[in-house]
Amino acid sequence: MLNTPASTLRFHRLLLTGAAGDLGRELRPRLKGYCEVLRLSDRADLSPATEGEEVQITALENKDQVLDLLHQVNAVVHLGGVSTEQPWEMVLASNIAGMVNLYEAARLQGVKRIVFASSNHVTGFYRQDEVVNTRMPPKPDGFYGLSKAFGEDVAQMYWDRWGIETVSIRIGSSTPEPKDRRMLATWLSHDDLERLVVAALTAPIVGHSIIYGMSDNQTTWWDNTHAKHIGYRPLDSSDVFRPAVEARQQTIDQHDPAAVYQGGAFVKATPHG
Ligand code: 15L
Repeated sequence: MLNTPASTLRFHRLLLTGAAGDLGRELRPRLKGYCEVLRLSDRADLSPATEGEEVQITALENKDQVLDLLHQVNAVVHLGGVSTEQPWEMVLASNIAGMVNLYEAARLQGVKRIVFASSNHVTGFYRQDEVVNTRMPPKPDGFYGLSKAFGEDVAQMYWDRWGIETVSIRIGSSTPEPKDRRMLATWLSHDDLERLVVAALTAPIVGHSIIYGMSDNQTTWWDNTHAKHIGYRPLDSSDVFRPAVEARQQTIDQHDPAAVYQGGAFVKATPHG
């Protein structure tokens, strides 16, 4: 939790989807500082609402439930859907149909700002010796990355046609600490995640903007030049963990696609998880 809030702005009602997942559980207490009411949704397993919270169990592929979920919401942080490589039917339901249901509900309920948890796996098939910016073409590394590329296109279409603003955050690896050499480049601390989500919620004008979600890591494969208007400044870095990570993983197999491509092990995951 940040000592100093990332913004003094407050929403009346914020919606956090995917609230039962790893990042949802991390953001749940943090986002309460930026709104009067935090509405939380997931398909199951959400702990009961505490003061200032509302819990609404919702399946993203059920458009009536999603329409109800967005009633009287001022802005959305959309983490919901599958977050790893999974069979196509699951990806189709949550990340493809679910994404369209969310934006249709936003249009019908008058919600004007969404922060979309996209993923670095939209560009997972760029090599680790390339630096990618947010205007370069996607190279998804599986069904999951493909669905996130689709999600970014949904966000773009709803901005162009309906004026709904989105920041698509291509999240790197948001874990308590970087676990391996790849994560020295992809790591996003939980405090920086909060800074980034709040910047994306509160930046005055974003249209549809794309930004990579990473901390201030010395090694980086991503260039956020075109996203400076979002006003995100990371304050953490993977570098403090470098000696421990390198001690654990001293050699890299340069013939292993997981070491060559930015998506790491995702480039080898079969469609069935
Ligand atoms: C993601 O998109 C996943 O949701 C997460 O589980 C991590 O594996 C992360 O990417 C990553 O690339 O490390």
